[in-house]
Amino acid sequence: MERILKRVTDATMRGGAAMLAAVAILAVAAFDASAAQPQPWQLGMQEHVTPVGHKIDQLHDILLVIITLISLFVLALLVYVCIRFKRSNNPTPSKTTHHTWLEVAWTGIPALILVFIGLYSFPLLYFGDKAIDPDMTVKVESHQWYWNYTYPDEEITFDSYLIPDEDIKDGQTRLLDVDNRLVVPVGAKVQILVNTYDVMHSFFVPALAVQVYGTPGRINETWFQVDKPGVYYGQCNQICGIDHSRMPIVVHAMEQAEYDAWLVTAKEQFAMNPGATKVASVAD
Ligand SMILES: [Cu+2]
Repeated sequence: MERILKRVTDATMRGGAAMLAAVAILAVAAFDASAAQPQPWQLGMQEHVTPVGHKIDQLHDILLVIITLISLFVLALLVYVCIRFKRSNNPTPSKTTHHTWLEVAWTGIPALILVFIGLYSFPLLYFGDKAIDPDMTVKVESHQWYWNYTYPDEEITFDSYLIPDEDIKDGQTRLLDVDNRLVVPVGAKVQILVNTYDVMHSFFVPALAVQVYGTPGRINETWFQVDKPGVYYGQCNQICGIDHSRMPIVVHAMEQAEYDAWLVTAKEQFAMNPGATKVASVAD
């Protein structure tokens, strides 16, 4: 008996150690998620780095508590009903078909729960909807199958293509890295205007808590204000044709000075319609 007990205790200890190791691996994975791309065995969301993202985290935490309580309550009811009203415990079933107050309660209480959730979710919807007093604007145009980014105030525009597998260098991520990244300064409120050149696409960057459809004939708006320098990966997440999986989004948030330096080279490299500028200067 003692030997069996010891074996069981040993097995439990081993199980516990394995569990701890698993938790440690998951914790490391969660920490790595600040690299802002999906991680193997990742649980939960990527770390958010924008005001909208932080509010989404809060809403998520509230919802997690609510759904856990509801699930436990329903489970408890089911277990109670299964035991209390099984045939041996309840040979003559009640013929009750209506119970006014019970029906008022099971309609009213869930409605109140939804109103409570709405107190958090509706303001969040409006908060993420439009940039109030943005510091800069980027027009995002989706194409089959690449992105075009335009900074109207800086008069630059450029395409952003996936780096093919054969050209991937060390430190780049296959199927996620692009030739030209969308560069923004940390702390700036960036208004994003999304439209499409052809079919529907979707501008989706999880760490920035941004997902907007590019819809033909419409300009959709969103915004973000990145609070941490880094490289944030996203993908088109509206099925848009054969190369849907080959139009990733890379947002590089850098400090203002670094961004200003980038802007200088970008203006040389990506000037909007440079011919027109030259003609204008000749006319002066
Ligand atoms: Cu697409």
